[in-house]
Amino acid sequence: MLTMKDIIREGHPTLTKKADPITFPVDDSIKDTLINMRAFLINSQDEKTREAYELREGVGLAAPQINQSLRMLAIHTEDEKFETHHDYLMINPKIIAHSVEETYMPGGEGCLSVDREVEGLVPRYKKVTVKTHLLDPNTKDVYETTLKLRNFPAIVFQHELDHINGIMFTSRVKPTLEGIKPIVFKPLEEPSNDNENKKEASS
Ligand code: K3U
Ligand code: NI
Repeated sequence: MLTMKDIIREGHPTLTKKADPITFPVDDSIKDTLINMRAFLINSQDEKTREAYELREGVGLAAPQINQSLRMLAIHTEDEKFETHHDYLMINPKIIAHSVEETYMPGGEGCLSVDREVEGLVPRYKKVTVKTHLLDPNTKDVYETTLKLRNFPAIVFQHELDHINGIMFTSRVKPTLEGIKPIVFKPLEEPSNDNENKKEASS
């Protein structure tokens, strides 16, 4: 199981090196590493497992962050409206088209390889078209596909793609961004408390 001990931190040379393409047919050990990266994200998003293993919550992870200088990454997240699940194990991904329009995370970005709050905003394309091989974690099949990502999943993808190109988000940070609209997250619904509502109605 991957834990925070496996994640290298800023200052490590692997994080600023352009990673190597994965050769085909994809080795079983490479497939297992990608599947373990996905498991890390799933574990980090489960409150009990996160606390038990002292993980930081993450929605994306790139192989260089576990000191493997290879062009592969995992994404496991909902979109900003909590409507669509995005669960990808990408091998040799490439942006083949992107919007002119940009967007950004309103509170700035974070990174599992950066143990500090970084002030500032990172401009990202609002929409990207990605050509990639995907690994199916259940069958271990690898197939080529083209994905269209927008808003939050597109930002996560661009942050992870930067990792495999040896670019840290800290080098992209701007103090302010003019003329660009941030991602709007749908507020999480408060858990309804029917008993309380009943009490209020009867008093
Ligand atoms: O942004 C994060 C998040 C966690 C839970 C829910 C919603 C958001 C955590 S930071 C994160 O997941 C990084 C992971 C990294 F560093 F390993 F690449 C990816 C990322 C997500 C979104 C914006 C910027 C970076
Ligand atoms: Ni990161």
